[in-house]
Amino acid sequence: MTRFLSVFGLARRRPAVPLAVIASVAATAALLLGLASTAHGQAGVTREYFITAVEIKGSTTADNLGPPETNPKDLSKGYGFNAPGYDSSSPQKWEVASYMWTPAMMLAFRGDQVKLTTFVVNGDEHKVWVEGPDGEEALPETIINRGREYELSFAVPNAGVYKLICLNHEPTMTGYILTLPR
Ligand SMILES: [Cu+2]
Repeated sequence: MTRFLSVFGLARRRPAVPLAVIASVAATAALLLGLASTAHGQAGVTREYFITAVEIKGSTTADNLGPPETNPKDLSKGYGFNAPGYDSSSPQKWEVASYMWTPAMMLAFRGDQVKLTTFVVNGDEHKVWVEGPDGEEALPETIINRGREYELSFAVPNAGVYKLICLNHEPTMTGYILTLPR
């Protein structure tokens, strides 16, 4: 150990105890993350996430706050906007909405198979695909409909960010699978 550390010039400057503590903390963290069995070059595993397609909405009245100068629909196909007047019972009311995945951030390791068990709560239809770190297609276009559960399964052979993209609501309805090297 000392010989190994001396290569880096650490043996004289760094006491052994703190290094042991650091190693212990790192090992504990690896166990907590469930990575211990995959951290030594073993084959990938299937990582399953349960995700849901949702639309959140918010509203106020022009008495409280005027509507935005830029129509949110011009910013993303995933945004919704109903201007004052859309609700005849409350002429000052205006409303915004946004489609999203929850959760939208997931973790995998290179060589894994990712399985997204996907349920659609909002939106009758979403046309989705998965784009790899270099723009490659990891999952071909797939239509998913409200009220159904789907298994979106794909390999992640490269380190980087894989994106679960909804073509109906891009660019904001995007999920991210951060894929780390082992
Ligand atoms: Cu969508």
